[in-house]
Amino acid sequence: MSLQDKIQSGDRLALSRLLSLLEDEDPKGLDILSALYSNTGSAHLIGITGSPGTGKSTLVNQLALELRKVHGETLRIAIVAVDPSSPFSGGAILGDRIRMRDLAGDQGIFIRSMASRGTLGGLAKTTPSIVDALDAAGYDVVLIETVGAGQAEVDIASTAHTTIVIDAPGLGDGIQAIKAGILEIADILVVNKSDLQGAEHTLKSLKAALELGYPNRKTRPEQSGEGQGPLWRPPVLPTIATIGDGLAEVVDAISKHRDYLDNSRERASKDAERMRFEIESLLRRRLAQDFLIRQPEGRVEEMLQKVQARELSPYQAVEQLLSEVEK
Ligand SMILES: Nc1nc2c(ncn2[C@@H]2O[C@H](COP(=O)(O)OP(=O)(O)O)[C@@H](O)[C@H]2O)c(=O)[nH]1
Ligand SMILES: [Mg+2]
Repeated sequence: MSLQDKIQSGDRLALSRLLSLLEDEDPKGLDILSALYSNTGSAHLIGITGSPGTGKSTLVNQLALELRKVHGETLRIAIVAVDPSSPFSGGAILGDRIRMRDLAGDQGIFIRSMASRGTLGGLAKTTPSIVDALDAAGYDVVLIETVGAGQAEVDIASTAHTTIVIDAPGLGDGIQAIKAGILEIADILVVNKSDLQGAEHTLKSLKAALELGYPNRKTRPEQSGEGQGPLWRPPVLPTIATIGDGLAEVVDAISKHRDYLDNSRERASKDAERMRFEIESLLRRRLAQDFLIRQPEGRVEEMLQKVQARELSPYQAVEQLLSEVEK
């Protein structure tokens, strides 16, 4: 049986093999994904983002358990955890492994950790293809935990159908969230660690911040027109992820958001946004790779040195590299 057939018949090892090929950007993996692509489109993609330590990993695990409790054992769930490759937060990887061990024996839950490899936006550059593969392999829900570097996690909103932003008491309460532009991407806001002091305050300030921004959220221009049905109002929900408290409400909000997407034009426009994002980032990478391959040995280094010596600006260096290729 081919790898593709094995994946379609639910072989987890074959799926892992494909995901590794995709992470390595191996053309073999991309060919298999292309062959499987027509099977994508039924998974509900849920992004979970927020600053490090807010409890994303803990919440993702509890969410998986709660989803199965509500929707039954037939619901197949995949978890993609994008680990920071930074040496400073390397410890998180081990922690995630240990936490995820709780779910490891469950055949209906598939867990994949991937290194972020230094890309910005809270996702690894190959995350979208990994998500596509899991969708094609028949997972009903894909939970994507981002790195959570604090800022610029907007990529997740271009990759997921439902974006959950997690906050916790004592992190600057809402103000920080507004600065990071994170309220604009949230479909559901969670105040985790509600057992800690200040949780009530965090909850209130997030609700207030949300009221201020509503309904002028920049990322939803297509919603502001008339006659397009009601707008989605992101709920703000308290949780204590360590003991699973409040998770039922989060699962309920996810179902409601899913219904909302299905009953409005949002789902189609989110899918279109996701595909555009994927095509554009692939195109950018491909063009850069093709360009660099065609450069004479040492040419890029030479330009770099000129910029370092302030003989050229980075802009001029790029212009010169490009003009030589065009010749
Ligand atoms: N008090 C409290 N601690 C929590 C809660 N949720 C997670 N934690 C703890 O917060 C720390 C960071 O959690 P983790 O899930 O790794 O956060 P992540 O970095 O956002 O993935 C861990 O020590 C968790 O046990 C909670 O609801 N209350
Ligand atoms: Mg984590």
